[in-house]
Amino acid sequence: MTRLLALSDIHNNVNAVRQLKAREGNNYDAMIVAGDIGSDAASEIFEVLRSFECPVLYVFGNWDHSLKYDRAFGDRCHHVHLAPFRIGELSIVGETIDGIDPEWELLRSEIETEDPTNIPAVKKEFSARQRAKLSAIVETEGPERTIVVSHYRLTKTQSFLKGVPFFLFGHIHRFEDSTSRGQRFVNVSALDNKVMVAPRGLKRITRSDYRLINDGSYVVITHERDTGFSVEPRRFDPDFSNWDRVEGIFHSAATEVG
Ligand SMILES: [Mn+2]
Repeated sequence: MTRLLALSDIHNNVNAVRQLKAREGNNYDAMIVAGDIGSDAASEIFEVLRSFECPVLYVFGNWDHSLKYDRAFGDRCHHVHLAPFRIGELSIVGETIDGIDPEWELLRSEIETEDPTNIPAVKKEFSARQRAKLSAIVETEGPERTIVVSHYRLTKTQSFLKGVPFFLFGHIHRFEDSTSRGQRFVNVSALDNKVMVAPRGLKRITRSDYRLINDGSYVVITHERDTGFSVEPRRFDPDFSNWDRVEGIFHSAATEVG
């Protein structure tokens, strides 16, 4: 049996990753991160992710534009964008959003100098090429044993990733587990989900009363040769019994509790 811990949308929230570690320990064969790690806190986040003592397989998302595509985060951490990684019988391969692909960055700066109006057309062509590369990798790995990870949910997978049984993604902060024509799509949802609260029953709340509690979620995936994939969403589900939720305003600088 292969056990995978899949998460996404960390948004620089190092504390959320520490909480995850405290909840889950070192019980997994691999961690899968579907992007939006956060450019500012990436080193600290990967430091905690490495402490799970298993391979950390990741792609970037729209929060990760200032991270270098080939930046190293330690031996255990692998950027799986167009670079498959084998875990037991499975092969995990990623697709980082194309804006971060170093090839595209190079191409875009060339076109910007020559003729910026050309960008959409060239980008379309580039995306098609990238899909073809992913498609070729999946063919080589064996589609039936491949998990494809991206930040945004991929489309047209029946045409260019036929036979791939399992897709993981994030970005939309809502767990989802749906199957379409034999392909299963799991939104692993957001690890970072800060809720603003104030002590329960206060008559008059001032700014200094506000606190943040993280109610993040993630997914535990197990795979067995005979039974295939099973998906279990898990949620921090913190204790709100001493707190009232504050709706309509959000102070990101409030102190985090829990
Ligand atoms: Mn995102």
